[in-house]
Amino acid sequence: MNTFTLPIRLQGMHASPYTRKVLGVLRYRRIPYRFIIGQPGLFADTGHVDTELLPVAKPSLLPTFYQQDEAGNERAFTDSTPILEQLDQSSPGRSVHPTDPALNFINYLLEDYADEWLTRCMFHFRWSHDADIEKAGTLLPLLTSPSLAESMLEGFKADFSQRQISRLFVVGSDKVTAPVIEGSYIRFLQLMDAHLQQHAFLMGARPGSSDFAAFGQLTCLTHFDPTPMALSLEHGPRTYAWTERAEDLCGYEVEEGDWLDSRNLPDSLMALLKEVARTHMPQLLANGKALQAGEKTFETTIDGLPWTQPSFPYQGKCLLWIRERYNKLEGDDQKVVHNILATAGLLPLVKD
Ligand SMILES: N[C@@H](CCC(=O)N[C@@H](CS)C(=O)NCC(=O)O)C(=O)O
Repeated sequence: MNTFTLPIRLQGMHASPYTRKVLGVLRYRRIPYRFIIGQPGLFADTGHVDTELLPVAKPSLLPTFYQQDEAGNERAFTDSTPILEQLDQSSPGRSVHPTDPALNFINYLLEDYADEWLTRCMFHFRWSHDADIEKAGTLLPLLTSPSLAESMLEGFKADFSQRQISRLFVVGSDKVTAPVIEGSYIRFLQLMDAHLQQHAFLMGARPGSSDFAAFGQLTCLTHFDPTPMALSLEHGPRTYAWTERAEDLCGYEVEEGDWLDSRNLPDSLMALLKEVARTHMPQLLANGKALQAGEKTFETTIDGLPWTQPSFPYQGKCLLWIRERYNKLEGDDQKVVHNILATAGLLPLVKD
């Protein structure tokens, strides 16, 4: 296992939901860090950091974390979920992983939903609606370098926007699935708002990694892209306000007893889990089956509409990891989780 030395070094971009997820955690956890703005391997106005000396991870994703090995060589890592778990080893205290194994499983499931489903909402809105394409197309290159010459900006804007729009099918976004994706986002806003009326965070009176995963996607959905931002003001004003506040929770004091009680989860969290069963679960299961059969695409029905997309190996792993974690739960914890999943309609996720 990798261990991190302080300050943690990472590279990412403000418009990247996973970058914002981990920055939110580092601030909340009061872990010192050095944030390098940029896209590994590409030109960026990094603020005088010589990024040529930094290795590029495979696949190269945002955010990228760096460490030096014993020989002094730089090493690059990606994937926010396991990295946040590793940070518990190197920097104890104010963990974003509930101590109760049953609640920790629910936290993991909601983290996966935010990372893998809400990100579809994010990518869909950003690259499907004219106003959103226009804003992201202009600002993403400028977030890489605000001093970019006007003559270069137009070229970057056109190339980058076209590349992203051409990749909408990768997340299953098309004219048929657009109402499914947009409807699921509106329901998420409403369910999150209902939960926030009683609880400060998804995980109770203290935030879990699922909170920061949702926060990361929401920095784009409620605070950057105009179409989902307008929807959040209409359907989820508390979620909008919550996202603003979650950016920096370093002054928020927490105690062990602040986590939710997994033996008595609030109805508002159960309603969110039912939403996971409605959208994220069917595509995880259909994707898993297609991968097992060696099929390059999969078809399923989500919310009564056909859903077709290329099979996605990473999400195949997500399903296996959920199952592995469920199987590792012991005794009463597994029973508690079993009952929660059964009530939410999520049992097929852990049992074939
Ligand atoms: N599972 C990864 C996902 C990271 C990810 O997908 N990052 C996106 C940016 S938000 C990326 O780097 N995509 C590469 C690209 O668009 O070329 C995590 O949790 O960190």
